Amino acid sequence: MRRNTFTRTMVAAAATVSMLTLAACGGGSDDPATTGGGGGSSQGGDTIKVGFSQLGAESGWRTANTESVKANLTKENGFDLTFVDAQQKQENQIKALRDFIDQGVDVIAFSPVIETGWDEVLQDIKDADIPVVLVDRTVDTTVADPFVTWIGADFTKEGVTAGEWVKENHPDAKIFELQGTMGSGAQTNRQEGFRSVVGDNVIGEASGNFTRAEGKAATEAALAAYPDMDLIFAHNDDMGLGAIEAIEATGKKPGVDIKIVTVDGVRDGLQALVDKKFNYVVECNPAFGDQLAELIKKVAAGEQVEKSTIVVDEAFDQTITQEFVDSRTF
Ligand code: GYE
Repeated sequence: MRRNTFTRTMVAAAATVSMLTLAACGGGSDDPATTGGGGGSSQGGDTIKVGFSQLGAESGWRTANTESVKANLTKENGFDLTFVDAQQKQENQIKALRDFIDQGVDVIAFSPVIETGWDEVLQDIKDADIPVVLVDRTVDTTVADPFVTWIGADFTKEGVTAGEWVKENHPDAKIFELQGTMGSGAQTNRQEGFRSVVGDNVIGEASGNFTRAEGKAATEAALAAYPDMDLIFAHNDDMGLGAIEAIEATGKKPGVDIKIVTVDGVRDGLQALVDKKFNYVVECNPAFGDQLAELIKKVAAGEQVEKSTIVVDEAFDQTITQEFVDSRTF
């Protein structure tokens, strides 16, 4: 059985690298419930019925991504959006995808919470002839051509960037890796990239499921289990912020006694960097709703699109200014 290992091949695939329009972010409701038109078929005109299954509201990144999606897939822009938050549960996502099939939407967009387990529902969507736009995270499936196009970040590269900073600045670091949701593209690929550079320095690992609370709990356990750890690589800002609380509770100084490197670069994360509690932050830009809207329009019109669109990321160290953080749109 040949699995479609998109995750591994996507970095090598020809990609459209486009700059982000940060100004497009903002506005929109952040209510995690179902919103948008829903039900009924789009009547004439060229309104595009889109079912968007968001995986959850677990992090600052996700909230910003949801806002960006909602701010761009609007009625004024020609969309009839049904937005459903799966609360980080795959079964909720599968149910939402099936509802979208029943509603006869024009395009299904979704951000899969983990990589595997989608074979059946992806086949059903294919049989219903509804094009899929994969957003943010990736899938690993036996279904051939399971989606028309994917837009998101290069997670492997993010891990490599974090690893290179550690190698250059703290080559002897004893690292605890605070992983995201196990089995998600963001976790597997960030880990793979990071370890390809400084894997030998990793002395412990645990998942904090991309949330602040679980990142804090995992760090509390790690502080007891690995007393000599002196650097945490957190797969997102929220878990790193949880780690700060756990470290401070023991009387140690985050950013000094225990260095913290994270991924995302949302405002709270960059604030921690300015406050010198984080040491390095690799950006993962969530504000690509405008690019997503353009892709969906083309897909709905049956136009040719690139197989992947990689959102451009930067990286920040403690030299960023408070003004920069304050002007951050997410
Ligand atoms: O880094 C994290 C979120 O999939 C890129 O998911 C996304 C990740 C992001 O929970 O904060």
